[in-house]
Amino acid sequence: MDYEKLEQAMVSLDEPTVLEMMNAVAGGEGDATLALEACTKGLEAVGRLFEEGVYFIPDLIFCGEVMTQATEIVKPLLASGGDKSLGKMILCTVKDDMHDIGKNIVKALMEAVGFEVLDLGIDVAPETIVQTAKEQGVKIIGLSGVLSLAIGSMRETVLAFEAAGMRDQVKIIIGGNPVTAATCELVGADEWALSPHKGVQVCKAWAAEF
Ligand code: B12
Repeated sequence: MDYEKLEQAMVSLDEPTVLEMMNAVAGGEGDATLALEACTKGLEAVGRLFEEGVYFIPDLIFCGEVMTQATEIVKPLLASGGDKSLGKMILCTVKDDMHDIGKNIVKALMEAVGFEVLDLGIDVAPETIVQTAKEQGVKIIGLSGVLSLAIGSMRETVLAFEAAGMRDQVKIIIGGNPVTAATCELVGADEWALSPHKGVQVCKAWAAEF
C-alpha cells in the first residue's frame, strides 16, 4: 500500500482514490491503522491549506465526509470481534465543539480493544456527561475537542463532576489538537493524549484498576 499516495489523495480531496485505496486496505492490502494515519496527515494538511486561504469551509466539510467514510471502510478490521470485556466508557466532543472526526477514530479503536463506548455525540453539555456517568455507572470518561474554546468546556465538565461529588469516582482523559500536558493540568483531567493509541493504553490500564 502506498500510504504517501493515500495522504496526497486526501490533501487534494480526491475522494474516489481515497475510497478505492481504503477498500483495497479492507481487502487485505496494507494496514488499517497506517492507512488511517495517512488520511489523518492528509486532513491536517487540508487544515493548514485552509489557514493559508487555499481551501474554504465547504472543502473542510467535504474532507470531513471523506475521512468519515474512510474510517467506516476499515472499521471492521480494527474490531476484536464484539468483545465488550473492558466495560463501558463515555466518549464525546465537548460543549460548543462540532468536530467529531478524531472522536470517531478514537471510538473505533476503543471498541476494537473491547470497550463498550457510550458515544454522546458532539457539543455535549457537562451536565449530560455527568448524568450519563451517574445513571450508567461509567467510570472512564473521554473528552474530545479541537477548538481552543473546547479547553474551557473540558474544564467545565471536570468542575461538573466535582459539583456532583463524583470527581474521585471517575477517570477523565482529554484529547484533540489543542490538548497538551499544560492544558491537562489547567482542565484538571487525569490524563491527556494526542495519539489515540496512547488513549487506548491509558483507558485499558484504568479498566484493569476498577
Ligand atoms: C475538518 C474540520 C472541520 C469540519 C469538521 C467536520 C467533522 N465532522 O468533524 C467542519 C467544516 C464542520 C469544521 C467547522 C469549523 N471549524 Co474546523 N477544522 C477541521 C480541520 C481541517 C480538521 C479537524 C480534524 O478532524 N482533524 C483530524 C482529527 C483526526 O484530529 P483530532 O481531532 O486532533 O483527533 C486526533 C487526536 O487529537 C486524538 N483525539 C481526538 N479526540 C480525542 C479524545 C480522546 C479521549 C483521546 C484519547 C484522543 C483524542 O485522536 C485523533 C486521531 O488521531 C481542522 C484543521 C486542523 N489542522 O486540525 C479545522 C479547525 C479545527 N477548525 C477550525 C474552525 C475555526 C472551525 C469553525 C469555527 C469554522 C467556521 N468559521 O465556522 C467551525 C467550528 C464549528 C464548531 N462549533 O465546532 C479551526 C480551529 C481554530 C481554533 N484554534 O479554535 C481549525 C484548527 C482550522 C484553522 N486552522 O483555522 N471544521
